[in-house]
Amino acid sequence: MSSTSYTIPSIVRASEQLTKEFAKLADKRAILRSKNLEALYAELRTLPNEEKATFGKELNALKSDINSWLNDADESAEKQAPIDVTAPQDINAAAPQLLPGETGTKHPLMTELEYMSDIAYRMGFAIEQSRLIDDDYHMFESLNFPEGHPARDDYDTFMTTEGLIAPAHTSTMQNRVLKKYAGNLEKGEPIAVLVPDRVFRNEDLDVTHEHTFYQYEGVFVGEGITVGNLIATLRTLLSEYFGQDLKAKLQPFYFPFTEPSFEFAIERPAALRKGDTEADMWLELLGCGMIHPNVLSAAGIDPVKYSGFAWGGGIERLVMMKYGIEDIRHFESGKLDFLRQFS
Ligand code: FA5
Repeated sequence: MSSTSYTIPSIVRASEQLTKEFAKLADKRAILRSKNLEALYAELRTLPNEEKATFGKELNALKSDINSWLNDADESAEKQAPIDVTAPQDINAAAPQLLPGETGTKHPLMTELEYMSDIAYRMGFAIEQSRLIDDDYHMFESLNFPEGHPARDDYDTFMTTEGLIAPAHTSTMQNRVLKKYAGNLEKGEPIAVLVPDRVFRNEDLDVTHEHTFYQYEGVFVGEGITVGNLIATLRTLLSEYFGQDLKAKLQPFYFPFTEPSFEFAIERPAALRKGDTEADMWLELLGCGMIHPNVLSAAGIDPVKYSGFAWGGGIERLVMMKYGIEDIRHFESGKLDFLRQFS
């Protein structure tokens, strides 16, 4: 707080008292109605004319000090005010102060998705984004779920009244990436794409089920591609992710868009093993299989000449295993205590 040095004893005393009073006030403007200030104005009125000028000058200086205390208090209150993001922006109000960028950190799911994408990129995969709203054709038709197919019920989707769908898996991008990269096949190169993105399901929520989560979808097509290539690719990707060479196994499964379809399990990294039972040895990580000929045909790719595989895994469950996180709902909870552990 700025303050002038005063010479008139009653102003010196009042200035000291006003300083103390100001520090204690919740409503800082109340200082302008202080008894200490009123007393000085009363004193001014009683003074003989020859003393009024000097007294008035010091009193004005004190008043101007008080105004600058008030300005300082306003500025610091503005800095501390929480930002109400729902409030309409008043053009006369000071723009809200943003939290400094260096106090924020990347969300652990983004860190892991980027890490996974980086590994796939080093393996020759292009990276493509999905979308937040899609249509029946990409969610079902192009993936060999014709109208009325019972497996449509396995995906409890969120739908708009116009029939648009919040994608329930990243497989909605298969048709698009197959079409986009079909030119690779003509050049004798494979199609190799990873789609890491957000998906939505109308789920009953529990420690391993969220309504909004992330998947990483892989699509690989070329000449003479077999289940052997599928196993080798996933084993390489996941061994690199966990930082150790891991065994893999397939179990039969069913998806309309792959034939045959599998559930892919990898050997549980030693650090994450609880016991020695067979069940504890394996981590079931994702769904996968050889891309169904109807899916290749729907994208204009000859299923006689070309074959390929696809997979789709959830990133949350992978990160939960990596860090021993017990409840999937922490990720989207916005709890800073949880997020700061990954800073
Ligand atoms: C699929 O979504 C298929 N699209 C996967 C696929 C792609 C198969 C390509 C063949 C070829 P599934 O519904 O099993 O399959 O989900 C895949 C993974 O998403 C699961 O293994 C799991 O890791 C994750 N997942 C599924 N539901 C949830 C949920 N509610 N919360 C969090 N993760 C989930």
